[in-house]
Amino acid sequence: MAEMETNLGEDAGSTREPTAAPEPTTRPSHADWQDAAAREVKGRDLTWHTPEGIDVKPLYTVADVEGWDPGLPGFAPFTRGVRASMYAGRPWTIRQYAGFSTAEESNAFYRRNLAAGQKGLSVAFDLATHRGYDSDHPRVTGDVGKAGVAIDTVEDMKILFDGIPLDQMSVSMTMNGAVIPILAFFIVAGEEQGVERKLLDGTIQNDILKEFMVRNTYIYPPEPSMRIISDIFAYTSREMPKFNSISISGYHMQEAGATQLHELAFTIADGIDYVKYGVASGLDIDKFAGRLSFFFAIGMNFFMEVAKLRAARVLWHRAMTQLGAKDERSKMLRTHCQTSGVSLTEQDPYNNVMRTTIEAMAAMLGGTQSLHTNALDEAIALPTDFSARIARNTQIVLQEETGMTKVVDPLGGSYYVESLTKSLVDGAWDIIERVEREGGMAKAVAAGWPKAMIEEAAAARAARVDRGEDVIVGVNKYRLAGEAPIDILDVDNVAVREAQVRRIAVVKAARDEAACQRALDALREGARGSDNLLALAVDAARARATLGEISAAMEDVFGRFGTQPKPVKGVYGGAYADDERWARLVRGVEATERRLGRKPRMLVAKMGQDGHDRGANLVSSMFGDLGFEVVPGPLFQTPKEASALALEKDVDVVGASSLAAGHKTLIPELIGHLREAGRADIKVIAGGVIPAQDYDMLREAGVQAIFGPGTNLIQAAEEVLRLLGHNMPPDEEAA
Ligand code: MLC
Ligand code: 5AD
Repeated sequence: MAEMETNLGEDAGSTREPTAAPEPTTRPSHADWQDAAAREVKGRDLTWHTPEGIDVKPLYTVADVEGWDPGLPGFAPFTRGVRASMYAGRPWTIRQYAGFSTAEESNAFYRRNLAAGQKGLSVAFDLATHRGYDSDHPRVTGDVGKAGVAIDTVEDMKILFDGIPLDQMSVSMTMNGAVIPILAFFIVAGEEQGVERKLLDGTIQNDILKEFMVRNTYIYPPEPSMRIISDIFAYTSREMPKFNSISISGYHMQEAGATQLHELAFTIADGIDYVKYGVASGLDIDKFAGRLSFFFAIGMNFFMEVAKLRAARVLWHRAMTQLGAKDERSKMLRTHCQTSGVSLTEQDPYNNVMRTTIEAMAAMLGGTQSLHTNALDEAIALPTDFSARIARNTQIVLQEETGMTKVVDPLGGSYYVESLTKSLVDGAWDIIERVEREGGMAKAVAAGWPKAMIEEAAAARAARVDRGEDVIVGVNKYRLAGEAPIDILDVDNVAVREAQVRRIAVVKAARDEAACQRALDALREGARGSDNLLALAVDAARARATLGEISAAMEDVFGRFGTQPKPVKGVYGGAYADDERWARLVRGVEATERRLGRKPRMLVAKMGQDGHDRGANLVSSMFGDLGFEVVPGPLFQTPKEASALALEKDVDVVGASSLAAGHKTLIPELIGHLREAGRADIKVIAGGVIPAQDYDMLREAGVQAIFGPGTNLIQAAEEVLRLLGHNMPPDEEAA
């Protein structure tokens, strides 16, 4: 170090020899380095204990990678990439996930994006569509066209791809619950464009296990849901050889709070389950495994994310070899990545551009095949043309200005990255073996332990952020005194719904009703028996059956699945064990309890088809730990059902959590029902992805407190206690 400093002191242009320290007679050893580093930091421990349980050291050397050989790109086990030439031969696909409002509006957005350099399409559907409801269904009034595009019939799908030739453009569709009608609409839209099935290129998400674990847009119970997946494998491997039949997704696990290790292990374990189901349903592994694909989140732990993608490829190769695959393509993990939504903030939102750039670099250095970069307004709304342009250009700049694509796996051989790769392979394999011992991922998901692990990690992270231990610039450090609101996209769901309802009526009026009902009957029969559900749904789609009708035909046989949230206990409180702010809150809750003669009660309500439950679960856990009696409301309630539950449980406060933009419709309706029942005294608070632009409207509707993204939960709890009549001056000791 001293030598370096002397050198830095020299005039840069000088040719004089630096005044070097005397040459050591022997090379410094690792122990010498340790001594030197310890002196610099006065003995402080520099180990970084990551949430993955990996102890990252301040230095990695050749000793850390002894016996580890990452091999060569394009060759097993594909540590360094699935292609020999990787981006030097062809860069990853710039594939921005998008969809909102109507098919017309989304189509126009796609065309603008493609003209500006995007390379592949990726469709986001609204939550009504995800959950198998037509836009005219009474349960979905708040959801139509909000978090994605509304698709009710094959006519909508044709408009969505109008002027976009489906034999030339690869299209990803994020659909899991209503996967059968959506894929059927896609196939028929192709047909009516004159595109043969065998030329259709793209990906369907079709990953139901992670829906049961974290994303929650399931429709049917697990068993028939798994059958649907096998039917899709069978159909696409026979009819659509270029189409990726599944996108096995860890993304949503990380969004829900999973550590990268858990995301990695559970995703590979999900993949193993799907392969086993496919094989058990009679498919030859090498006939379908080559078209399985993956999807990971890329968060802010840069090197961990690079290593995670490399480790994923090693793990999949190992797993598929064990499962008996012979074809190397069956063992090759190809993946899409998306930069992390939860890593982005409402506060100081231009920081999100930097975060996304860093994450995009990790995805490329990890060797992704396809990438979505989030927009800077991610934390509050869907992208506008402006924010979408910056997000897309982030990838174009990386591909076209930096030269970073010219070398394959440029971080290969980094002692740190190789060592992390190995640690993640070993750590994940242990978890995968535990899953296998316990009968596979479907069983583990049913038993609930993976979800509990994820929620514990989420609660621990929230506590670290609230306590300032994990820094988020602009949120818990360097926070701006005042924030200027940015322009955001707001979808008028009432108008979209009316337009959709009109088109459904037109389609129904024009179709051959008897033929349509026959096709739906055949599908219902198929659900009872074993005929291929996708093939039957393609017939129904051609006959202009709606998405809701196709879903309902199967629901008649399979039923609709519901779950009851089970918030974790003790994690939040545990993280605050010796924190005075926490102790004060607990005393405040106790005082409120004495005053009420019972514990204060809170309903945590999830209304509409929004299944994002990380925030709701966190709030339930925290208030439970504080001493509230928490009623964790089931997912997908209507405002009326939420109000009825609030009355039945006689709660003091309802916390409505909204992350899918339904708040302006659903929360005022809830307040209306409470008032009608004469219980205007029940306090309603709102939390989640709520733009500042909507605060006035919600307050006027009677919402008493609003907690947006980046809320400090300790402060939120103080506010709730105040609403319940307990004032907590900052220096208060006991009530
Ligand atoms: C690639 N190719 C090469 C090459 N690199 N050929 C020669 N030399 C090289 N260096 C070939 C490939 O083999 C392939 O052909 C073709 O080029 C396309 O490349 P690819 O690598 O397969 O890319 P792509 O088509 O983009 O497919 C990527 C994928 C796919 C396999 C990961 O599944 C995909 O696009 N997934 C996207 C999923 C997605 O967008 N999900 C959004 C989720 S959002 P061939 O013939 O071999 O195929 C979400 C949020 C939410 O979930 O919750 O709502
Ligand atoms: N358009 C664009 N991006 C979307 N996302 C979700 N829905 C849309 C949409 N309709 C992105 C966000 C979110 C992640 C799950 O996917 O980044 O965090």
